[in-house]
Amino acid sequence: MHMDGETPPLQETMPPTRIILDTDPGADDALAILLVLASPEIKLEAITTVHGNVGTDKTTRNALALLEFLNADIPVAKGCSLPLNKTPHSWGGHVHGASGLGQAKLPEPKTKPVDPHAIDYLIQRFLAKPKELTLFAVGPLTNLALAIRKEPKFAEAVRELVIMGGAIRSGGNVSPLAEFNIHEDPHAAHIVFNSGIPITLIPLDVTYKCLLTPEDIERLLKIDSPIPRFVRDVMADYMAFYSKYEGFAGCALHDPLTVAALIAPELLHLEEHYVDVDISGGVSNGKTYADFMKVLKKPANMRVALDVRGREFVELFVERMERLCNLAQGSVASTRHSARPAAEDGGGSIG
Ligand SMILES: [Ca+2]
Repeated sequence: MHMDGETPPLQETMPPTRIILDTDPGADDALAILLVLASPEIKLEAITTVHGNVGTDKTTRNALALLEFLNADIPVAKGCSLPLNKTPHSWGGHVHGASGLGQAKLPEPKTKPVDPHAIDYLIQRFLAKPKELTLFAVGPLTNLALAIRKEPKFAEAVRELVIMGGAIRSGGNVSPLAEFNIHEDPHAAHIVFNSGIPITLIPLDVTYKCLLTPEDIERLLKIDSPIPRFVRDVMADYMAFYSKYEGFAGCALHDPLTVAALIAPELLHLEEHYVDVDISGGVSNGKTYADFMKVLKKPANMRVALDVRGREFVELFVERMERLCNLAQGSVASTRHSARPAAEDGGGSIG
């Protein structure tokens, strides 16, 4: 107890924010999951999977395998395999590797997804405790849109929604104007953006300012733990893609930056705007736009991050990975070792 008037540490005063993560792992999705599990401010209650970087069979397998690798007992519900009204892309393998996890080799998971489809699982979880759970979405928004359409009470049961997606002033990364997550299911994004859920949007405008470098990975690799080696391997194809097509060594921490909304919001410059997505099918299809000049006369529907102290976030990310390694090593002495990656010769798991 703190009887001397000093301010106690955050985690002693604030219960962790309980979240559900909707994701398409995905190399940077994997790093987002690592960062969530490394952060005492957050309690990850469940993962729902969606199509995106690779197909849903693979994103689900990857989520289960990663949780087993980290010895994290967290339910996974498998979600939608196709966008609402768009032909899915067919090129994710050359960014995220054929498996979706780059060069990382995790054993086939022994655990299975829970029975309900992700749409029903999300509805059940959020309606059971309205306004208590926060939702993170770091893939296409198909599951969320269909939950909103299936259960009219779903939107009002979500405490807050943090989305990695969109490009406001930034150019796109899958078309000259559009960002991948939104472009891959723009109709779903339109439904979610106009649902009334309190939204924080983390677009390319900020994620491209958070570049994990080879030097950051070298720093992590000084720790003898399977986790840094996983980080190196899962990002290998991603970094090669950035080097070849974007001309710099390193890669953007797109999905992990959503976590900053909870653990380091002071690093983000957030503005309230009305934001929507173009679904007209032209050259700007899937483009997110903010009505900066309020010409549409619509109330703001989200907070959107337009700037970030990027290097500080990357430093925080690396520190949290070091913390995760220490947590893992602390659990080795008393632990089962069943979740080690097959290619590893040592290490442990997060108990
Ligand atoms: Ca993702």
